[in-house]
Amino acid sequence: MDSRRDPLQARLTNAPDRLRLDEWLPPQHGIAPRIRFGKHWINTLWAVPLLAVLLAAAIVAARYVRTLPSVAAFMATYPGLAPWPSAVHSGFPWWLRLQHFLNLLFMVFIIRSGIQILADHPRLYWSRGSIPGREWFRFQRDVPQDRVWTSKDDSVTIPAWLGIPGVRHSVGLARWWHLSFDLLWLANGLVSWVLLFSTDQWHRLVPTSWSVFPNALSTALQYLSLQFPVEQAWTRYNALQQLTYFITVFIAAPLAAITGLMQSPAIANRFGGLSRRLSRQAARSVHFLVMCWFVLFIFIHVTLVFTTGMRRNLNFMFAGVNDESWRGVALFAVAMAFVALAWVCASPLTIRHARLVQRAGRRLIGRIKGLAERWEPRVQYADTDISSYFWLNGTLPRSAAYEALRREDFAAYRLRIGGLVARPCTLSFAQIKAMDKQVQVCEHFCIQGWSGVAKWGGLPMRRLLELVGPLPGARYVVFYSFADGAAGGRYYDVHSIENMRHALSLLAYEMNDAPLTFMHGAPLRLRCENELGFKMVKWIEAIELVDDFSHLGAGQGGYNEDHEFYGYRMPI
Ligand SMILES: Nc1nc2c(c(=O)[nH]1)N[C@H]1C(S)=C(S)[C@@H](COP(=O)(O)O)O[C@H]1N2
Ligand SMILES: [Mo]
Repeated sequence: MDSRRDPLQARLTNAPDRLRLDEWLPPQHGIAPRIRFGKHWINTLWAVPLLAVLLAAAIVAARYVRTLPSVAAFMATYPGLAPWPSAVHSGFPWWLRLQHFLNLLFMVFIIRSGIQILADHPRLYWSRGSIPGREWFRFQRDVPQDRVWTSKDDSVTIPAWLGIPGVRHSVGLARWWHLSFDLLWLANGLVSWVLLFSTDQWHRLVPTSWSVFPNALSTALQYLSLQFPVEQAWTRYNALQQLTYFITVFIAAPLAAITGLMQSPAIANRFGGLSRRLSRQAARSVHFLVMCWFVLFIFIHVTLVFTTGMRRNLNFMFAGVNDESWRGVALFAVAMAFVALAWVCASPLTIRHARLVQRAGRRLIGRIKGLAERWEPRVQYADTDISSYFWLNGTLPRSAAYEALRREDFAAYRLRIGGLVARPCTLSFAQIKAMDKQVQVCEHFCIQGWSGVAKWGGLPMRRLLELVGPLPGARYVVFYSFADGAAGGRYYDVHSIENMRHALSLLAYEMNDAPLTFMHGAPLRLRCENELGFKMVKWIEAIELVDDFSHLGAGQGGYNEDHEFYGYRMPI
């Protein structure tokens, strides 16, 4: 179609290839993280003095109990070093050292971009819905009651040295970093598991005797009493070390992967058995707690590396030698300089070359993510699961034409369906409502992190496609909104025609048994249950079937794809 003649396409706009801070959502600062106890929000910064006092008390207590004869006897029986037979005889081979370094490097980007993603909806919940006031953790104020408060309004700024790219509501770019490095991290982890178990190195990490527990207790007492345990780390770790490494490598890491994937609409809306037990919000909370474990682990791990024989420890993991030379320190310094350089460059690079980050991310993980689109979403909930609060998102329609239609309850509304179809048509609102109606109770997944269950009623997209008859070349379905996007220009989004044939793909005109409200997208909004929320266009004006979308807007497959560097395929 020629865009000069088509007013639908004429109102689409191009988008810059970099993140323009002057046109972006202005910064907004949150509050120090708080945890809720009943009705009270406690500032987590209290944890710092509290932990300091507890640590001091624990040191005093440990030093005291070690003077008791029974404790001394216990520690003589369980000295803390593995009495179990398996020692490692291959030192620290090159692959182990390389994987340790890669793991460290990848974790830096995963944690930083993860915090950025969290800041886009700075609240954590245990229940399925995202009900303000029922969070257990947040770094944002109460939701204002006296004005429209969208989920974008709720996002907060975190500094660029911490988040990637450190700009408010940059979740699209942060996700490319997060998911790309996740893939690298998982690959590195899987290779390391294989190598661990095909050599003798697994003995370092896997306890093979129950005596690991009393020995770990003994080691903990030795650390706490500031009389550090005897180290034999070249061949074996002490019991506490072994236990914490085991938890980190074989429990925390897989848990991070599982709870990450369970936040995806395509996966959660496919595997009901899983998602009924572990809702997206619970998965997001656990995912965050696993991150806290990793951060705590890194902090203690690094502290102990430096306080329990720095040169020897660094020689093990960075030089692979068992001596007191400075080689390990030198190699460690080079490695850290590289990490620091990458750290400093990540945010400015992402802002300046946002489109490049989007393209590179799509190259790396676009196809793998796309595989999840092959699953037909099918999970539905009961009416009793409907969320009492459903966040709003998006930029409202402001055109006079839309206002005129809305004033008369869309009596004069006409949905136009054209493009590569055998029978282009125009349907009135009454005609649409007279066709087959389908009702479904489904969970919505916003890219920002909130979710909510609602009951949607409307016309199945597959019926509409049957009516118009897609031509053989038609591969995509474009939805044009009455509303503009945040940076001006018409909001639109493109879906694969396969996605629109899913049983749960719906042109909704009802929400929770009532007519769809203005805020939620009246007269029509899309439901596509295997994709993230931004792909479900609200206030639909027209639908067009096309063979390609590179000529629309900035060519990325939708408004937020163009302007906020989201991916076109967003089942994960
Ligand atoms: N026209 C239009 N549709 C839109 C948006 C928008 O900004 N404009 N925002 C999307 C996003 S990001 C989400 S999460 C959902 C939110 O739908 P809700 O406001 O009904 O919760 O609408 C989507 N549809
Ligand atoms: Mo969203």
